[in-house]
Amino acid sequence: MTSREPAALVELARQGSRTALARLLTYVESGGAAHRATAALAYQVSSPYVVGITGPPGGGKSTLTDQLISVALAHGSFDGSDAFDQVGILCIDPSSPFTGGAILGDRIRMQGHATNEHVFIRSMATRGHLGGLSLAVPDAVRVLGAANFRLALVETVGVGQMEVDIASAADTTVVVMNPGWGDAMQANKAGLLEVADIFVINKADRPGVRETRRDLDQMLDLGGEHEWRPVILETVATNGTGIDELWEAVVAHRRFLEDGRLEQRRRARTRAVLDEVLSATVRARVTGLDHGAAFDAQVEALLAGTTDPYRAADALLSNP
Ligand SMILES: Nc1nc2c(ncn2[C@@H]2O[C@H](COP(=O)(O)OP(=O)(O)OP(=O)(O)O)[C@@H](O)[C@H]2O)c(=O)[nH]1
Ligand SMILES: [Mg+2]
Repeated sequence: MTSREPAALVELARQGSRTALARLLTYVESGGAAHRATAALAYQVSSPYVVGITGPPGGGKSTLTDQLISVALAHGSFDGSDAFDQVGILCIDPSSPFTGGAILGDRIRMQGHATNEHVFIRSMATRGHLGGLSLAVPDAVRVLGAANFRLALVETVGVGQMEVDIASAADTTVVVMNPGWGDAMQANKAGLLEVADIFVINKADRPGVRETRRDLDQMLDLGGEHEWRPVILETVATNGTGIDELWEAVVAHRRFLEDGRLEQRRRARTRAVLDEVLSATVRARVTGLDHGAAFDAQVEALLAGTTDPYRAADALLSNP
């Protein structure tokens, strides 16, 4: 494969070329003209269904994802209408700007599927994307859509704001924690409880499951009435216990989103993405003004008392 043209690559990716797909995702990570051309094509195709899997480091997300891949492929669709014969997995670690040890570990843990032609696994980093990882991920999901993927699993490590942003970009969000004190609290503080559709207490072979479930239940009660009360499941990812139930919960949540709720969610997300891209674009333009003559002139005007910072900013924006 020699083409580097996004249009040609999208066509090849649609026909099943993993090399073409990988190259398109590199464009997304890198930003610039190739990314713009890729986005122009990818956003013409509808999004795959996105299941986000997030939670503190080491909780068993990758092991769980590995198991979910098998179940998803075995079922082949949610309900017969949205058939998928391949699954795309994106692994996101916001704390490491480049492919780090954790992600290498993810690859190894999903090795059961590494050579499966129906499975595509990719770690994402950003090297120049305008809006950083939280915008690179939605773009990457759309690229998977353009390559005919109807289901994407997105694993995100950590409990910070960016993880919440990425997790909330999913259609169904699974928050993974472990038994014992701490995880539930941490996830609550980070705002993950608000975006969770399904809670998984993984490593349920260890003590403390009942306490963790109780903590979660209490926190959910405090959160008030919701149309969808998040399900709390127990799994042992290493031996597959509870995985069928997890898949059933995903299917049930997707069914709940029918009757317009999915569209509503996606519309809200689309607004958020456009808002972010708009801010990032303006920010990028403004950064370019940093040491320009016009900027210096406004600084002098400020020092001379002939303007104020708000008028100065308006002047710079209207006259870049
Ligand atoms: N006892 C037990 N160990 C588990 C279970 N699930 C996963 N593990 C182990 O926990 C460790 C971490 O699992 P991963 O799947 O890599 O966890 P992760 O959340 O993807 O980790 P990061 O991506 O590094 O945040 C591995 O050694 C797994 O074998 C489980 O249900 N029970
Ligand atoms: Mg992992």
